[in-house]
Amino acid sequence: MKISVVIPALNEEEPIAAVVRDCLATGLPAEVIVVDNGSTDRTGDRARDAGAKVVAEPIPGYGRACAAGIRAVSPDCEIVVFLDGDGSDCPEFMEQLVQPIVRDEQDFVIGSRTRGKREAGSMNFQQVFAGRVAGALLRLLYGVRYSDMCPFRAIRRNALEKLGMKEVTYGWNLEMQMRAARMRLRILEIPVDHRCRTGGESKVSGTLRGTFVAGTRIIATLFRVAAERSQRTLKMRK
Ligand SMILES: Nc1nc2c(ncn2[C@@H]2O[C@H](COP(=O)(O)OP(=O)(O)OP(=O)(O)O)[C@@H](O)[C@H]2O)c(=O)[nH]1
Ligand SMILES: [Mg+2]
Repeated sequence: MKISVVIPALNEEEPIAAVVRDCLATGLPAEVIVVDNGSTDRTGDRARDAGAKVVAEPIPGYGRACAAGIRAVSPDCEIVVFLDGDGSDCPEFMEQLVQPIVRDEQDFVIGSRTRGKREAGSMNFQQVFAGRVAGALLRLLYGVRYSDMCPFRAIRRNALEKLGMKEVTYGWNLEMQMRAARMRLRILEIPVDHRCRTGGESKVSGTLRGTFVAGTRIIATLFRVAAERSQRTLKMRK
């Protein structure tokens, strides 16, 4: 099956080339798409030199960048893999993510950093805790078990397109998990290893502002998507 990798990136000139090369070295993707979300450094050039197709999304937003990446995948792409551009996800797990989809056993396979081996300092307490809390809430809402909001994931392209993703910033990862569960996709979570970023600076969990902005967006997404569900249920009961 034809696999496309989408990497949202903002000012990742140090780690991005190795991330792209490591993805290509797995021999799995037909293309690696880096979405440069208005970087002020040489992220785009470095990604291109390493063999990625680079698309620009000038309006800031993690989710917006992911959506731009999806629009840029080749028409014959069948599986989309997402991962971060900071070198913290381990592309050697890509095969484990895509194989269950290739074998037609799953539609959505997501990594779990909390269940995998984590390099010391690669995830802080708040990230681990938030992943567990989100997992518990999604289990209550949809009966699906998640233990993380890991950005490293693979999804069947036609299923992804049916999800109707709307989130434009940091709630994107959680929204995909909620919509996939609600659509009753076949979902598998597998432990993946996780490293500290391999260069550059943290935009999210490593800063107070980033943690606050991302945390607020994630909570807002949780309520918004959960509320859609109850509105639908109410309409159906009427
Ligand atoms: N497109 C886009 N990507 C972003 C934005 N903010 C962060 N990213 C990317 O999202 C990924 C996660 O951001 P990080 O800064 O690594 O956040 P983190 O993983 O919580 O923090 P670290 O501990 O430093 O790894 C990286 O690939 C960033 O380049 C954004 O506003 N737009
Ligand atoms: Mg990171």
